[in-house]
Amino acid sequence: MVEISGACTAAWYEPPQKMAKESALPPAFVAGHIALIGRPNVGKSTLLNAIVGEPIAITSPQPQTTRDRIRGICTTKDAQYVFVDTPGIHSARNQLGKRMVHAQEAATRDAEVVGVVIDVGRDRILSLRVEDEALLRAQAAEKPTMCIINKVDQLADKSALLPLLAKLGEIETLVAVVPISARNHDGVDRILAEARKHLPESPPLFDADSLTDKPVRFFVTEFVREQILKQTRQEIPHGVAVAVERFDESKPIVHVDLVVHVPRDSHKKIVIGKGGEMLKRIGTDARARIEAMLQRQVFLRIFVRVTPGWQESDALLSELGFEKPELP
Ligand SMILES: Nc1nc2c(ncn2[C@@H]2O[C@H](COP(=O)(O)OP(=O)(O)OP(=O)(O)O)[C@@H](O)[C@H]2O)c(=O)[nH]1
Ligand SMILES: [Mg+2]
Repeated sequence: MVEISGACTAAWYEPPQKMAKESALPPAFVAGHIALIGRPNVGKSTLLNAIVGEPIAITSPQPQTTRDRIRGICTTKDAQYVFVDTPGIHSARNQLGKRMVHAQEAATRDAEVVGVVIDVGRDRILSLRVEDEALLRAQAAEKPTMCIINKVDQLADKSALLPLLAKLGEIETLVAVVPISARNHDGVDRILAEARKHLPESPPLFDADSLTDKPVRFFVTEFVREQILKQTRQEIPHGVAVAVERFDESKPIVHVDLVVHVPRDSHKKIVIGKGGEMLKRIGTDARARIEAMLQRQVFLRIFVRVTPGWQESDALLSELGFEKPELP
């Protein structure tokens, strides 16, 4: 267990409010959902953060960081873009994986526009992967789909993109191909401009100040999971889940108790570290993020619990907020 408290920084979290449908608006206002889908690690969450301008979705160099769909809302004078970050597409190996795949499929189904994100890769591979081409073609047959080529900052010579652009040009059903660098916030405006063409005329779906639809508790658990992913690196790949045990905002200092579920005792030892050092670091960094979000001082306690097979436990997965896929 570790207990951490400290000072506040700037806030970005405002609870979302649904707008009344009948509010008077200029006729040209458009609003709708754009699903960001693609292989793990291509930079979907980094892009969502670049679009909303705040680091709401956790990111990491490890694949399968995102586990649930997260809406990131961007409102301009004539449009409201509700981007939906999704878990990277992979073959599910357990119940958690099945729920992640469900989150991705449901987000894609409910969106008006799809952004399939691919990346130029660490090995600078600039050909179109077979699975990406299949995904692009399948999505484009269903609804307006753009291909977003991320991480172009890794290319010293942008003309290296030309063969990939030519290959993508063969998929005539795509509405746009947009090279970007999510990390450098480069190309985001073009994504908005392309999405706008395909969103329906509609009043805003959320309050103009909202950045996301997720409750504050979600971010509290995610910020702790992010620090575990970052600080333990390869040692604990995807075995952790974080649950809220107590969230008390009634006093000036917000009290939060969290439980980190790990499948094995060896993982518990890694998360706690020698003399509790690792857990203390995780807690300190996560608390800074939580305080920045709440703009309140936070007293955070983290308990690490061995829960074998939590990734297969229907009850715990539902308790953790993962939506259960409907039966076929
Ligand atoms: N060089 C470079 N790296 C990037 C860029 N965008 C994202 N990354 C890095 O790519 C890694 C994965 O980014 P994420 O945003 O977590 O990727 P994701 O697609 O959401 O991954 P999953 O949630 O696992 O599906 C992180 O290390 C990011 O910092 C970019 O534009 N340029
Ligand atoms: Mg992600």
